[in-house]
Amino acid sequence: MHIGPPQVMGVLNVTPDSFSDGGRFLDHAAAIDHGLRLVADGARWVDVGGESTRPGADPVPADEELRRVVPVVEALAGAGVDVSIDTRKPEVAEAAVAAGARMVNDVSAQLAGVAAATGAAFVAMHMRGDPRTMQRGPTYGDVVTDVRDFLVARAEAAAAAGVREVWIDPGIGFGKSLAHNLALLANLDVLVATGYPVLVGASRKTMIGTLAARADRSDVVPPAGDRLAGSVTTAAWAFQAGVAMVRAHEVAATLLAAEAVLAAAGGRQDLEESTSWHR
Ligand code: HH2
Repeated sequence: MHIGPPQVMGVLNVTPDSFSDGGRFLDHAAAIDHGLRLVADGARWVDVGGESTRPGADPVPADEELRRVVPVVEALAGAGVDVSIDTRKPEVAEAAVAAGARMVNDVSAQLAGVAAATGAAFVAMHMRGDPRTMQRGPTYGDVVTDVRDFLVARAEAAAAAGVREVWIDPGIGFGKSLAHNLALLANLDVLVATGYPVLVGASRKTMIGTLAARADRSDVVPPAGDRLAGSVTTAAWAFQAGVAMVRAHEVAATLLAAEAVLAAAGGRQDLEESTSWHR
């Protein structure tokens, strides 16, 4: 089990079309303000992305992605924020690191070379196919083993290439049915047992909307911005399974849920002692 403090990577999409916050932070000043807010709320990292990878999304040309993210990365890093760059393009990762980003979060798990060359940390995420096609009937032998084996192979290659800090992420919603996502969440210990720190991003995703519709028996899927309860509950579940970091939109609520579940799990002796007089 991961016994360090729970870490949250705050989501900052500088895009017009992200499923969760598209259009809200396309303006650089609004994006920088929101990044600072995420840190004030307790984010360990701010994950800046300039290309939506939601199912069906079209790719964004590199010059447009650069125009979106580089000034935001520069401003946040300049303010002392630990910035992660969420990209699949080597030129964007390189420019972002030059502008001060210290982690390359790569949903295609291909950019270990950039991380190795620049000294940045690296997140290898699992995705089946690419965003345009990934939700068209994904199939696996055993999804947990397939994802674990893929991630370990990518992580080992990254470490061998000289990356100093390698994270793995099962890629919730990236080429996965609801059953695949739930199997991965039920077996996070298999990923934790690899020894690589694990990152999980389920915040506001379709699976959370589907479960919300099921829970209130309405069959109405709430909009992405209205999926807080399922998002923080899933984050808490991930933390108690030993996941080191969760990628989330609502940072303060996610950290609160993490504190509660880790205290209840007995993982926070310090907290227990200081509050032992509570009824
Ligand atoms: N999910 C998204 C984007 N990047 N990176 C990691 N490591 N793990 C994830 O689960 C993950 C990710 C998709 O979410 P979001 O950025 O909110 O939306 P969009 O892709 O539409 O911009």
